[in-house]
Amino acid sequence: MGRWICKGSWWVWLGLNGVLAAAVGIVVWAGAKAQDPMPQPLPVVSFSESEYVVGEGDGSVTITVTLSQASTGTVTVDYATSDGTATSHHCIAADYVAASGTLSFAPGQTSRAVVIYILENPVCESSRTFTVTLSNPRGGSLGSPSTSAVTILDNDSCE
Ligand SMILES: [Ca+2]
Ligand SMILES: [Ca+2]
Repeated sequence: MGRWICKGSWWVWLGLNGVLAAAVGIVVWAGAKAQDPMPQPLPVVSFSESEYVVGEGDGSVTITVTLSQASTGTVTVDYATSDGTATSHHCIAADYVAASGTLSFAPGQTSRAVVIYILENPVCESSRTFTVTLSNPRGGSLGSPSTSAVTILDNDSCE
C-alpha cells in the first residue's frame, strides 16, 4: 500500500498522502451536504378537472384540488367562484351559492375538496356555467388547470 517517492530532497510516502487526501475530501463533501441540502421542488396545486357538470337538483358539486406531490410543509391556496351565465346573486333564480376561502393541505395531504351548493328553482332555463378559480398559492406553485368551469343542467319543463 503505497511507496516512498523522492520529492526534491524529501522522501514522501505516497500511500499516506492518498489516504489523507481522501479523508479531507469526505469532510468537505459532508460539510457541503449539511450546509446546502438539495432544494425540494415546490408541489404544483391545480384542479383535478377543468370542467364539471352538475344537475340543478343535485344540491351540490364537489370540486377537487390536488397537489402534484406531498409536501413536508403546509400548502395553502385561495379559491373563489365567479358568475358566468350562472349567477349567485339573482333574487329569484340564483343558480348557486357563491363560495370563496382558503384551502390548506396538511403535510402529506395531496387532495382537498371544495363543495359548492347548487340551488334548485322551478324556472325553465338553458344550461348555465360559473367558474372556480385558484390564486395566491403559498408553499406551492399554481399549475393548470387553475380555473374550472361548472355547468348546471336544468331540470325543469319548458312547456
Ligand atoms: Ca328545477
Ligand atoms: Ca331551473
